[in-house]
Amino acid sequence: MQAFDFTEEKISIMNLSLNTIKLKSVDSTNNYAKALLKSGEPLMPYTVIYTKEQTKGRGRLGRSWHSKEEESLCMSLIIPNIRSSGITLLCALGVHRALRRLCPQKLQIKWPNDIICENKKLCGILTEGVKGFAVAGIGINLNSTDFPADIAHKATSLRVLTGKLFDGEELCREIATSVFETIEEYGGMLTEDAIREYTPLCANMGREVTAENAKGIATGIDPDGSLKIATEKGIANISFGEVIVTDIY
Ligand code: BT5
Repeated sequence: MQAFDFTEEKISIMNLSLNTIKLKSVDSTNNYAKALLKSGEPLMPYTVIYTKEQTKGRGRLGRSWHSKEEESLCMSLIIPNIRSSGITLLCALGVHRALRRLCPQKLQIKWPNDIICENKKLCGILTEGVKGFAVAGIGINLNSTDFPADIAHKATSLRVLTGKLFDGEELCREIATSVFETIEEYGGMLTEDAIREYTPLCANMGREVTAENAKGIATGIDPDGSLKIATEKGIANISFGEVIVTDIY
């Protein structure tokens, strides 16, 4: 993996020794992380890929992710030994824990893993599996004050919410530490305690939601990370795909 201009930093925060690969520019930090895993290069635990500029950011289901140098944080965590499909929700919990320390407004998680504030999206997470590892790509709007027309109505940033400017590299360390700590704390599993932490933060709960094959009221989270929806025909479990929450986006 020599193709990019990068530096590597090893620092210890709390009990974690974070290994950060810093890139100047890359198409997608998730692509970089996946290529790194496929190359078979030995990796330190708690590895995070950070880039100043991402040129072709990806969302879920083939969608794109908008970012701009100095305005956005784009990073990917490499998480070994995935033990549960609920890992995506644990990542959202870890990001929520870190962001709520910076932002006085109420932050919520839109299942499975958007972080939203005042019904607008502050952060998106894309989790992908490679060779028993998970790559969790995290995109956060930091310093943006305007967005492209197609997302302007549904995007917000830490700057819009707090009036402050944020440093991507510094925040990358905080987010990565928080996510890895959360995963360690719950042993990589969406335990009952993890679900108890996640559920009250989840914007879907008690609201009308529409998934591809189900419409009803979101009532809970199962240990596999799926969203339970009470429909006219009974409980439906949604494991992936888009879930629209009435009155959000
Ligand atoms: C996501 O997908 O929200 C996952 C985004 C993950 C981005 C990170 S950045 C680092 C890493 N490398 C990557 O290539 N990706 C990850 P999804 O739930 O499918 O949402 C995508 C949708 O969010 C788009 O179709 C837009 O409508 C909207 N969107 C795009 N950019 C946005 C932004 N900056 N802020 C708010 N909404 C945005």
